[in-house]
Amino acid sequence: MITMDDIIREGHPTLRRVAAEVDLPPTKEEKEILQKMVEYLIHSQDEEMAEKYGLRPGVGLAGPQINVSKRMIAVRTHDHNDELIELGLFNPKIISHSVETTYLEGGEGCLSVDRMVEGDVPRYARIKVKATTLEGDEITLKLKGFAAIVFQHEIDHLNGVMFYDRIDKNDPHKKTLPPKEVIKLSDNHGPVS
Ligand code: LHY
Ligand code: NI
Repeated sequence: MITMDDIIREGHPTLRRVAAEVDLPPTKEEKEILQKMVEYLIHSQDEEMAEKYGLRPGVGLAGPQINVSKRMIAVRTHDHNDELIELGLFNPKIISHSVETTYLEGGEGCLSVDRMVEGDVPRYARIKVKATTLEGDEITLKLKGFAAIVFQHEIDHLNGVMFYDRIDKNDPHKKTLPPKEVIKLSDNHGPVS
């Protein structure tokens, strides 16, 4: 099983690389890794397991965080209808987003960052994500609220972007995204298709 010992921390170069697209169908090994990432989230959200193995509770995990530079993310959280979203996804891609932005009250954290970082992280309020599931289905998700923030945080990891990159240095509580041209690089949704 994946534990905190497997999770690399800020300063590790893999967190700054653009992860590679996964060739579909994924290999057995890629599927096993992604399944284990989902399991990490399940375990970490189980108080007993978390305590026993020293797991920091998480709702999302990206491949690069376990030093696998491939476009894979795991998410386990509830959507705006309180439905459980528990997914392992290959090649997730934001195919559209709202103009409206949002941010998580109190800021974001990261399993790869062992410190508090003060500031608001502007995110799109609503996104549509296309991806391939662990089961091999191509799906499109319409997300808003907390779930939308989590997906954007995880997809950022695939592009070598850390949440604090999006905090305005001169105005940490600025709640809007910079103009499109300025964020073009870090906001890329993966290789152009
Ligand atoms: N996991 C964070 C976690 O605590 C994800 C997250 C995202 C938290 C947004 C809060 C806001 O589950 C990760 O750092 N995954 O990359
Ligand atoms: Ni993170």
